[in-house]
Amino acid sequence: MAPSTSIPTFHAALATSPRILCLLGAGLSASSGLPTFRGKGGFWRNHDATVLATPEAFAADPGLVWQFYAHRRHMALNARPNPAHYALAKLGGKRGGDLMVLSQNVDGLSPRAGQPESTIRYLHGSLFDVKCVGENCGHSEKDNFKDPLCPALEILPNFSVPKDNEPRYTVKAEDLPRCPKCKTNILRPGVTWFGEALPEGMLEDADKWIDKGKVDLMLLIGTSAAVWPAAGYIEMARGAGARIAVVNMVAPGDPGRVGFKDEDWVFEGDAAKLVPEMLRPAIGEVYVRGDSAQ
Ligand code: BJW
Repeated sequence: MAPSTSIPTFHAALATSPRILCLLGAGLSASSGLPTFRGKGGFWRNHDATVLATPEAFAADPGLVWQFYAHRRHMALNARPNPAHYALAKLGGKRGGDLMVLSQNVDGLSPRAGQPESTIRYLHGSLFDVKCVGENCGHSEKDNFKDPLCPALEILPNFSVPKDNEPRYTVKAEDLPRCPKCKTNILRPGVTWFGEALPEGMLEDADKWIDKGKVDLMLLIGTSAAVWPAAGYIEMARGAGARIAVVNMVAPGDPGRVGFKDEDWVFEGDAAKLVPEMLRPAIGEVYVRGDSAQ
């Protein structure tokens, strides 16, 4: 089956599609200068990002993993939402409860673009949440934007491109941020690593939204749809009647193992350019000026 590449037919469908589900991935923020996980951008120093984003890597070398996250916190704080973030935020303002955005991104750019909280769920947590590693302590902090989080995690000018591709310095466990509650354990990033349960309530909210009725459209924006349970929502949306529109730099042969239908769409290119264009009839133009948009 061959999906369409026609924006006008997508616009026609958008006008008659009340309930929209979106799955966002790292490609959404690529134009904001943040690297993706897989493919070319998926390495930090000489480490595979998908290996660093694991409890095993943190247990083996918390200093290294914290440096990875300190670097990403710094980059995300210095990045700006792009027109696609703003377009989705505007759609949230217009559609309210008829829109459900499931974001796999942890960079904070969707909230900074003004995405209404009720329209988005952050399946993989946030770079700006931190929590105690101790299972019994329970301490957690939301929206901790301190940069650097502690002196040992300061970003040095040569941090991102070391000539020999090896760490210039290592951070000892005793210099890592400590839990202010139990004062014993170190803190860890409040993100979801492989093998960990997603933040409480996320899947329940997403499931409840789907169970409310027909899903008219599902937009897959800048994601490889390789990670579960996030990717499982594609099949659920299909089961609830959704037509699928993929926005990706590289069009996949199959969106999340459900196969394309003639009634679906594939838009190949940069999400920052395509998403505002796709949503224009519903939200109008997106004008980005500095740190805000209209
Ligand atoms: C552009 C672009 C531009 C570029 N414009 N496009 C079946 C069911 C359930 C679970 C599993 C299952 N099978 C296996 C699992 C286990 C596992 C899993 O999915 N493994 C896979 C490898 C198969 N899942 C888990 O472990 C999850 N937890 C779990 O299942 O728990 C069970 C449990 C229950 C109860 C108790 C205990 C346990 C957790 C998954 C967590 C994923 N975490 C990460 C790291 C987050 C923190 C961090 O950011 O550091 O999430 S991994 C990484 O992948 C990150 C991303 O959110 C996620 C998805 O990646 P994404 O966003 O799609 O990025 P890329 O790089 O893959 O793709 C970017 C795309 O953009 C590309 O296609 C580009 O072409 C495109 N692009 N520029 C448009 N300008």
